[in-house]
Formats: sequence, C-alpha cells, structure tokens
Amino acid sequence: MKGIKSTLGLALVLISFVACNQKKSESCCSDQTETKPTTEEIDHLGITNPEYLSAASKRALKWPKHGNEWFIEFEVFDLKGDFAYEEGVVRRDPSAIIKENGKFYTWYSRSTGKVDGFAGDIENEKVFPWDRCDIWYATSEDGITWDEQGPAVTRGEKGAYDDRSVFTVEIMKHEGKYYLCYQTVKSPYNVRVKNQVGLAWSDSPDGPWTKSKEPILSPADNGVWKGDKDNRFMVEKKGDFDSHKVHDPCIIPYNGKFYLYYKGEQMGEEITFGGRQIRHGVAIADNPQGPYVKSKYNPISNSGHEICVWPYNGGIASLITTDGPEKNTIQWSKDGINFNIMSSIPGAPHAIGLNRSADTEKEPTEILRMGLTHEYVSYDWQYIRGFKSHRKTSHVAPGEEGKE
Ligand code: AAL
Repeated sequence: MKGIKSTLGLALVLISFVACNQKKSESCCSDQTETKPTTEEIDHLGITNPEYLSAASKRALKWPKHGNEWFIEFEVFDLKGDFAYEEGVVRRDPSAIIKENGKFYTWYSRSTGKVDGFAGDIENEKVFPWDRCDIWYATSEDGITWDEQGPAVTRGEKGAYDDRSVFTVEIMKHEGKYYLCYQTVKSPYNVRVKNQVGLAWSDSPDGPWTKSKEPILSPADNGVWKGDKDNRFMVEKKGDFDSHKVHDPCIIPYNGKFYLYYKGEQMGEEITFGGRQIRHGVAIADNPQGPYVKSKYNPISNSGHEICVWPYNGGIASLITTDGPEKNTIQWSKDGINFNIMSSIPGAPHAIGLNRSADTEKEPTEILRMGLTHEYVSYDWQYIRGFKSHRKTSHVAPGEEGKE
C-alpha cells in the first residue's frame, strides 16, 4: 500500500513538473518571438542592433504587415450653387451621396440664426449650431453645383421626442426603399439632455417621408448624474460609453442584417491622452426599421467622432477622426465589430458624406475619392464643401521620378 501511495505521489509530482515546464516554455517562446526579429524584419525596420530593442521597435515588430493600399491624402474645396457659403444659414453634417435618376442626392442639417449657447433662455434661444435644425436635401448633376430642394424631415410637434431638432442624417437605400436615420433632441435642450436616433422611410428620394413614432436608438441608462446642476461632467457613475448621447447614426445592410453604427457620448466624459472620450458602437436589426439591439461587444472603437463606415471585401471599413488615441486612422473588420488599424492618415475632413455611388470594391478607399464635408467659418456658420482623396504610393522630389 505504502509503495502504491509513493508511486502515485511521484507520478503527480512529475505531471505537475512537466505541466509547469510546458507553461514556462510557452511563455519563454512567446517572449522569443517578441524579442528575436527575423533578418528581414530587422532590415525593413532599420533596427541597428536586435539585441537592444527600444520600446518603439518592439511595438513596430508587432504591427501587422500592411502595404499602402489604405493610405490616402485629402484635398477640400468649395462647392457651387446652393452649397456656396451663405452667411445666416447653417448647412452641415452632410449624408452620403447616392445617385438616383441620373443625379447625385445628399441630405443635411439646416438651421438659421446665430448660436446663443446655454447661458440664457434655452427654451427660446439656439444652444448649438445643430439646434433647431430640420433635414433638407439637395441634388446635383456633377457633384459640384448643388440645388437645394427643400425639407425632407422636419422637427416633430411639441412634446414629441424630436420636437427640438432633427439633424446629422444618413441615407440608406435598400430594396427600392430609402431610409434616413438622424439624431433627435426633445425640448428643453439643456446640457444634460439625452439625444436619440430617429428613422424615416420613403419610396422615393424626393419623399414624402414617414417618421418612426418612437426613436430607434437611445442612450444606455446606467449612468447617474451627481446633483441637479445642468453639468455633464458631474456624475456619480459614468455608465456605458453611450450613456449620454447616441449620435451620427449610419445604417449599413450587412450579412443579411442591418448594422446601425453610431457615436456614443458618455456622461462625465473626460479628456484623455487622445482628446475627448468618444467611442463608436453598433446596434443590429433583422429589418431596416428595427428593433435595433446593441452589440455586447460595444464599444467597437476607442476613438473617433462622426461615423464614416463602408463595406469592403466582405467586411466593414471605418474612418476614425478627431478624438482618441487612434484618431486619423482607417480601420477594417471582417465581421463589422472587431476593427484593426489599416493605415494612419494625415487628418481627414470632418463629418464626411461618402460617395455611395462608387465601386466600393475597386480599392479599399475608392468610396473616399470624392465626397462631402462641412467647415466652420465661425461657431455660428458652417457650410458644406467637397473633398477629393488620392492614394499616396511614393515620395519623390521634383525630377527624381526618372531616377527610380
Ligand atoms: C457633429 C456630430 C453630431 C453632434 C454635432 C452635430 O460633429 O458628431 O452632429 O451632435 O457635431
């Protein structure tokens, strides 16, 4: 009996020794891949001595291998007709461009009057440039000269969830129907007011539009304000990344479902090492009109601002601008949820309206070759401008080309 016991004991010791060593060798090997770069990697990254890797070189060694396919530069320019700058009118946050009946169409936020801010009579004044907006649309033969057509979706009647402002719109065409999704605010527009998302649909890009009776997306309700002051930084608990506002909605038909991408603003938002704490989320529905269910993986970005997403190569691409440590990157995910950086770009125009009439599969960034953006002339007045982008594949001085 004693003999059996001691054999069993020895076996256990041996098993745990082997298991322990296996663990050790796994961690030793992963350390090795981290610290022992290949000759090609050393040459590609220009590392002086692979025995002495700086933190920057260690990070560079972890980068996935990408070419310059996703690297682009932008040029922004004035448009003509009704999109020429007009003092007294705010036109901003253009939707994507679609091509219908031989013409380009876009929708946008439109308001008039100067901004008063939050200090005065918020019931009757205008607190932001995007306050007291309706959604208007314009068409163009060439994408340069635009004709304003009039309102598409207007604010709801007093007491409705969208009675104060409807703004920051996106267009989706699906199976012959048109869908506009947009931000909504209910009066009074105070600092702590929650923002929601509404939807309208039509059989024609020229309307008439039917509005959803209820919002299709709302902020998470797990944040807790501290005190009664109208202050958005004072919180007991911040809650989810979208506990205060759901913004910049954009619906993409994807894998037989509808992916509603949006920007979240959090109660108690902070400034971090990358700027404002802004992150994106996605909510998924079986039908364009919803119900939209927020993904358990939210937030799906750690940076960004206005949503700018497009389908590419069976996945979804996303341009991340303005805020957060990963701003000025283009990212791609093969499942619409798990995004990785494909390129780091020298800034991008704000609030981009993509060219959805482009052949999106031609190149990863083909949809960005032309499009719309907005620009601040002042905090009171913004107008819609055009942009172009081009791929950058080499960097040569004048006269150097022939010598390549
Ligand atoms: C934009 C967007 C949303 C915000 C405001 C108008 O950049 O993120 O639309 O509410 O600013």
